[in-house]
Amino acid sequence: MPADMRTWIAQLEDVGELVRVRSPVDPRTEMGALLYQSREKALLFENLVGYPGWRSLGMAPANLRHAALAYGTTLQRLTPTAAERSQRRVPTQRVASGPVKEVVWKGTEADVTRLPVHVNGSEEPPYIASGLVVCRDPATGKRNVAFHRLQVKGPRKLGILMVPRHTRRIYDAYEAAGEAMPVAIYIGHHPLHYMAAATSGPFEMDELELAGGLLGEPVQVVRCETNDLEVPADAEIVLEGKVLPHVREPEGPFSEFHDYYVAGMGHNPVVEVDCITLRQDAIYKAVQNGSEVEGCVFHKVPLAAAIYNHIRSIAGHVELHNVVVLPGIFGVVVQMTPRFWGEAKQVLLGVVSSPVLHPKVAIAVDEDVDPYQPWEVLWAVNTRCNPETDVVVIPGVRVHPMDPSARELIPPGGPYWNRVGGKLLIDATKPPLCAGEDARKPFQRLKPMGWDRVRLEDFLPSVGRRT
Ligand SMILES: Cc1cc2nc3c(=O)[nH]c(=O)nc-3n(C[C@H](O)[C@H](O)[C@H](O)COP(=O)(O)O)c2cc1C
Ligand SMILES: [Mn+2]
Repeated sequence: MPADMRTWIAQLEDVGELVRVRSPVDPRTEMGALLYQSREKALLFENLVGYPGWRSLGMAPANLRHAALAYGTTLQRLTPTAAERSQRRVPTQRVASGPVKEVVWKGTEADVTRLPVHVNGSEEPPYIASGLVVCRDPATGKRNVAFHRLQVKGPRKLGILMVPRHTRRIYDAYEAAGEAMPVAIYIGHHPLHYMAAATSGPFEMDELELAGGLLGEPVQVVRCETNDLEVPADAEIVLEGKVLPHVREPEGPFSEFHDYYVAGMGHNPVVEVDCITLRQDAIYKAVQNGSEVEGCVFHKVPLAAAIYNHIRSIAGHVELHNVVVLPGIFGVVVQMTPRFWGEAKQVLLGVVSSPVLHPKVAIAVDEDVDPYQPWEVLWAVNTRCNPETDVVVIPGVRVHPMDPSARELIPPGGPYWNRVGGKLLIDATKPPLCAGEDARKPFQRLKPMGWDRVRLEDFLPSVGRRT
């Protein structure tokens, strides 16, 4: 059976990571808070107030542990695995039909307010936060898939935020020709589709072929009803429509990945919806946004994978073990074994100048520091970093346009939304291999007597924790 949202729900349930919520939950006033709090378990809502018969899945993945499950690996191997798989491509397979065509709503039936769209945060209108936008470059015919927040503005009208990347570039080309950009937006699929859509690669990269590469099987696609685009046959819901040229309307605010609203609000383009296709018993995919919730998981894995691939061959080879993205996602920890003086700084420069725009704070730690534990990273910063020599601030660099701490030189809405600020490198590694054992010895971590054989859980099962 091809991987889809149903196989993912079954996989989560099998390992006790999914909770079915049977009591009534209002997607507009209650679901956001429940999703935001559920950092350990995925939630399948089975009783949605105002939307009889509908179900909705959220916080799936709730964390990096769930993401590792989706990739079929462990937390420790997640970044290297995602980095390796992100190099693979599998061509899509066209099929005549599929579950997403079971129901077709056209004309006035094509009404997005019929979907149980949840409200993420207290200050905002309903947003479809789980829509993967498919479009095609008119010049090259190349397909693109990316996440874009979609504000529900009316039965057939959505606001869309396009940060200047591939979707925006394609839209600019259509708009310059005075034409609307056809789009197909799919909602609800296996999480590796979401990981593929959130991957920033070269313009030529077809994210549906990447999704196939991540999954290890071709994505089966069907043609849309009202345009020539193709969408995954096993999606839960597809919205077909177009982004209108030369139309800008107020859009936002929306809960963003760093727990702020300061993000892209202003005059943004508009999607007109022409048709909705869906499964008979479609499950709506809710993606809660904010810091350290589902939206962040979809950011963190592709970000870490892209940085891992970018820095592993700096100066030929780096003894690279892991890359982990910190809360707020502007910070990145690199776990490595430096061989040369200055090598960690050289690698950190690569972290803040890579295919992804987010990294602002880059920290290097050694192999004996667990990059998944922020207190371990802070321990290394506190004890292995001499700020006189090991901290560098690079001023005047282009940073992520949603970074509220940086200067906004050009506002959102047009093609050049731009913020500029500093980048911070922190080398929290001990002296490198070339410095010799005498230089490294003072930084050797102590181990308590009996550490390798005496376990707390054997003495006090209720207190001990298996590590
Ligand atoms: C949860 C989530 C929400 C996102 N929302 C938006 C958005 O509203 N607008 C946007 O331009 N990018 C958004 N992104 C980022 C893009 O999807 C991502 O950078 C992608 O790689 C862009 O693809 P492209 O370069 O092919 O256009 C979001 C990413 C995630 C994980
Ligand atoms: Mn792309």
